[in-house]
Amino acid sequence: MKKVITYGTFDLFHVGHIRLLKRLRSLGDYLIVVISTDEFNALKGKKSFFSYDERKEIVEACKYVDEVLPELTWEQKREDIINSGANILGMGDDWKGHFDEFSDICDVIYLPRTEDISTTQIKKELSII
Ligand code: C2G
Repeated sequence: MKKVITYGTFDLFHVGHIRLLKRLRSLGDYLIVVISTDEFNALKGKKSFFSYDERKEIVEACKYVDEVLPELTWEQKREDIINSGANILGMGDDWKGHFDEFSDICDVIYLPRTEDISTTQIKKELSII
């Protein structure tokens, strides 16, 4: 079984997220999504609209996702990859190069982001209504 792992906040779940998860799932047989907790989001300087529990429930409902885990720290990726047996770590290419350090234990890939959509943009556009 080829396992893929990815990380993110996935707030206001949108087609950019779905298209990434769809592509990642197509690279293997099992997709693990590690979602930033509210506390870790604060460390990332992000405040999500939906709580971790809500974002977890939404992402778990996505047919491309097989398992959801919490992301609590920047440092947990190596342990996650080893413990899960992930063969591929995949991210959108805004992260290009940031996780190459894990190429000794898995394939590290960066996929093109979906243009013209982001959680930040959605929030901005809604704030003017
Ligand atoms: N993404 C995408 N296209 C978009 C928006 C996002 O492909 N239009 C991808 C991002 O590149 C990322 C994933 O969707 O791989 C999740 O994006 P965010 O929820 O913004 O996650 P981020 O804040 O980048 O957190 O330790 C890693 C961090 O937790 C990643």
